[in-house]
Amino acid sequence: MDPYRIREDFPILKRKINGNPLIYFDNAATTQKPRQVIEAIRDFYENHNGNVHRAVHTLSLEATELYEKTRENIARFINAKNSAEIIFVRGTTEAINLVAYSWGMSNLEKGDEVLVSLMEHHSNIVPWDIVSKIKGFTVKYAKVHDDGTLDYADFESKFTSKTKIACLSHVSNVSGVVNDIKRIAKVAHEHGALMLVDGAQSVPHMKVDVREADIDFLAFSGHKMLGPTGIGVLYGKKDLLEKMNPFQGGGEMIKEVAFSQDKERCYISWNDPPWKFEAGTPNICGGIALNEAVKYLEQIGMDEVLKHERMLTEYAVEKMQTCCNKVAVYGPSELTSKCGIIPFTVDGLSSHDVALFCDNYGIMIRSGFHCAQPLHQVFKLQSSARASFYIYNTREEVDRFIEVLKEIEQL
Ligand code: C6P
Repeated sequence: MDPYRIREDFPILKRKINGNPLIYFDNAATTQKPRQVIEAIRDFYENHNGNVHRAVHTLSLEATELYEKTRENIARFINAKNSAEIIFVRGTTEAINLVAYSWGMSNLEKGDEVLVSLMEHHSNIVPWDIVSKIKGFTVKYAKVHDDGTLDYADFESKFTSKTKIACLSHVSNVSGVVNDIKRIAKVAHEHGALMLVDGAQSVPHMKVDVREADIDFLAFSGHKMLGPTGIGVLYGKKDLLEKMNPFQGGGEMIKEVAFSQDKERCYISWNDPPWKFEAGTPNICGGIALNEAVKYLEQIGMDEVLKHERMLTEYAVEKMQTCCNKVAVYGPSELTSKCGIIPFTVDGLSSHDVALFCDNYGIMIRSGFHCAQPLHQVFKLQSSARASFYIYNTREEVDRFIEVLKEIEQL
């Protein structure tokens, strides 16, 4: 893949920030959008805007066809068996909340256990904590080694006959560590538990095959994979989705709402998945534009995406460690088990100072605790700076970043 060719498709990369060419290294937060995605949004509102599944007129039918085609393509993208297993949500956060409420409220009781890891984004901790306070089950936390890798022995030893679901991020948004979800899914199933994977940082960067890994739920966000904000996906195995109650009530998620003769009772039957979980008018345009994002990634090939990011990560980490004196890089030294995410600190400076200084030079990085405080506790840090790469980043940009880091060290 040629990042220089790819850059031509991203209008925003022509911008200058503070007089410098934009270097966008905050891709784990959200990615930039190619012309094809921007064009799909314009085309939808200029030519096809109508509500989905609700009318027989041409615009509604066109919108429905485009929207449902996205569902089919996404099913193929993650190798789901059936497009009914693809539920459109706002993003990873809503997808996990959907499972915690919809599945958790009717399947978890006092005495049951939910297993999560300490490297999770808050989105995969907080919903389970909230629902546990309502239902009385226990949430157990699996340990992470000092270098940010998962303690598999601890995770696996925490499964008991009471474990009902294991929840794990495929890739950490802080360290970029890639977890072996297939291995954990196997152990979960041996204990009769389900496996939920937070794919927010993996689906945009590598091939994720839900059937090969045999996972029960997968959550991911469109905006982290070239798509618009406000659209994401929950994948769930069909037999599970069929048994689950809806998450929200409203239009589209019902088959029938009927009153008894005396108008005293209301009878409601649910629609089939996926629509059972899509109450109200969805983000139609977002879904359709996400289809373009998926097509764009598929054209490059997910293996190429990962290879490019790993190349940049190895190049950047090596330079940060050899050319800088006050920079500390966190995460495992074994870079082949990582995605394109580099957490670091500069001795004597807060992460926000580092990020602001980079911004002066047109370099966008993230600072703070990245909604993953437990992992920062493992690293014994209040916060960290984070550079994260994607398909349009180049070695020259990394070189410029290193020059700026060296200037920061002089502060
Ligand atoms: N991480 C980051 O800068 P939403 O906001 O719903 O699209 O995604 C939430 C989420 C869940 N899991 C993981 C592993 C994530 O990385 C994120 C989002 C961003 O790291 C914003 S905090």
